[in-house]
Amino acid sequence: MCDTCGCGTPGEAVTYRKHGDKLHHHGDSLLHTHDHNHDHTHIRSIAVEQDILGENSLQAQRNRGYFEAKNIFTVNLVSSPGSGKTTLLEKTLSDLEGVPCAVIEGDQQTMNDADRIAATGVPVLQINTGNGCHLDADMVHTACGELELEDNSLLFIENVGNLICPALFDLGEDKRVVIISVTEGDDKPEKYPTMFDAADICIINKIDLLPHVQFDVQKCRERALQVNHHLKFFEISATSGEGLPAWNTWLRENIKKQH
Ligand SMILES: Nc1nc2c(ncn2[C@@H]2O[C@H](COP(=O)(O)OP(=O)(O)OP(=O)(O)O)[C@@H](O)[C@H]2O)c(=O)[nH]1
Ligand SMILES: [Mg+2]
Repeated sequence: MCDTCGCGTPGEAVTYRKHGDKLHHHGDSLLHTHDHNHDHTHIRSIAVEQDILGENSLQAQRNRGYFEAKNIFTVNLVSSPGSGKTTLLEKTLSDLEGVPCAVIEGDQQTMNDADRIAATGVPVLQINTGNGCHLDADMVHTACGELELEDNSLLFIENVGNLICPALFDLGEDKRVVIISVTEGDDKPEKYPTMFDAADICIINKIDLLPHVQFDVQKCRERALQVNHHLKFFEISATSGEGLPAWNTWLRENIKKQH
């Protein structure tokens, strides 16, 4: 159960599925009501939050050690639902032909994204978080065991579409990449600063739609830099391919640095 953001309810289990697996474990959704007249509840939830984040950090450190030992460069993709994480992955994986890659997909339900990645021929594991709205380090640890990752490879983790909660959970990744698409509005870095603060890279996606929407790229970059002045940007269209060569070069350079 996720008490840090209150998104999980007991009875909704996390499931791990490879492409073609049948769903073995589907949690029943549970209506959960709570009487907010009891003031003890809030004190208790703070303690649980500290425990959960502390435990997550420990597991993230273990994941990091595992990735380092196997020379696996790991990228955690975070964004709101629908900003283009899977589309970007589909394109990137075909552009990186020859580089051994694997993907962990995170969604509340469905195998949709894992099926899309499986079509590229790259090993993929789908994590369905049930009511949970983010991946945590322990889920990634379990998924890595299932995937049997190659040494000297590249692991992409597509987090659950959510611009808030995944920011709190270190997965042990090398780089965190936040994607914002131009249909979401250029004020998002100000409104959701935690996610931009916790990222290394900011991808501005769907630039092919710029003529049709009110989105000031320069303003968006400035707002993001106010939150995190270390951010590096890529402006891309995952569908048309514009801007993707620079992103692929950055990935290849990072893999080289690591190996
Ligand atoms: N015009 C345009 N559409 C895009 C672009 N990238 C993605 N899309 C579209 O945006 C929609 C969502 O893309 P996805 O890749 O599924 O987004 P996602 O972030 O993986 O979504 P979730 O996993 O549900 O959070 C799809 O209809 C894509 O075709 C782009 O660069 N330009
Ligand atoms: Mg997706």
